Amino acid sequence: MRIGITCYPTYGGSGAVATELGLDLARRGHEVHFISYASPFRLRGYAERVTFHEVTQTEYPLFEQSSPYALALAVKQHEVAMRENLDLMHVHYAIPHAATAWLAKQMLKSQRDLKIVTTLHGTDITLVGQDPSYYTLTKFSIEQSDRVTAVSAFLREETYRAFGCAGCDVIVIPNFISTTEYHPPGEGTCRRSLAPPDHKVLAHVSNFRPVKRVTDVVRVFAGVRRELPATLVLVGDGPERDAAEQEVDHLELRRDVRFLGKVDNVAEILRGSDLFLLPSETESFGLAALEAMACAVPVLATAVGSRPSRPARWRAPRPDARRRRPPRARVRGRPHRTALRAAVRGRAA
Ligand code: GMT
Repeated sequence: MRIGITCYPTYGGSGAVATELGLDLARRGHEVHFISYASPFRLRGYAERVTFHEVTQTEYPLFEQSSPYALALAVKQHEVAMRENLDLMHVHYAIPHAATAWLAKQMLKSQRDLKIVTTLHGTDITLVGQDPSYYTLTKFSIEQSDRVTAVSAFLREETYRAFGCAGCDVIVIPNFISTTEYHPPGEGTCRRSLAPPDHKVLAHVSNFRPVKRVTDVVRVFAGVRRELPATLVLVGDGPERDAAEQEVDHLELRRDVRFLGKVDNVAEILRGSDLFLLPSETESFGLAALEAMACAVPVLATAVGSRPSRPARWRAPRPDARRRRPPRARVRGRPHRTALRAAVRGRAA
């Protein structure tokens, strides 16, 4: 088949999953065309049967208060679909990708029927899509898609609850990871470069959006740090970075917290960690948690979104780490830790 894929190219689970899916489809003989404003971060180097098409926009004074990216994307999706004779357009994250794909489909209508597959990932349904400024268009473009998938049963139910989407059969296709890339530690890890030898290493990886509650990651770490020598490694960047940095200073943790910013080889860092923290407000899947588990790292997470059905978590009924102290860490012997790591990895595989 000839498949168009549109996703956000920036660091994040939806872009990662879209790219890995596209690369695997190409390995299986399909022709894959990525269409976005930049090359997706996981699309490194040349891959057979894979082409990237950049959406370009023209600056114009009138556009000051509008964002014509969606229109330029629709034009590019239509152009690529026509030129490359695409059979379908697979869009990841509904806003605005499902709507622009629908526009492209309409523009192509007189020639043929371009099928649209929309994969819902998270805040396109739970947060942004429900905002009155996007609600009706999100609902419309989901209903107009030829197939709709969601990354968890939780997200499918939330789609029906919030949007109704009469007539939609939202299919659950859980995210996946490469166990070749995300695997338990072997002989050597980067652990020694992350923290002093007697420290436990706690890690967090995210886009530092408010929903991830990164300042609560710092507060939870402060509780652990009171009990034992530990280092917190924060990977990623985003709007809450400054607030998290301030919290680190406020709690006088600067010596034991490392902000690494955006990093490509996250697996390497995970393999050097003892515990992964993910106290999100909501999480439709939690790809970062799955990546940690595949590296045999236990995950401490809020029991929200899709995660109450998973093990290896700290069940905080509602996210409010300011008032709630994390459960007292009990550090048992090496055999126990080894068994826990094996169990965690087993769940992820
Ligand atoms: O929805 C977002 O805020 C961003 C999105 C992303 O691009 O990473 O995250 C969502 O999709 C991921 C991939 O399917 C999921 O692993 C994340 O759980 C989900 N984020 C939320 O639900 C907050």
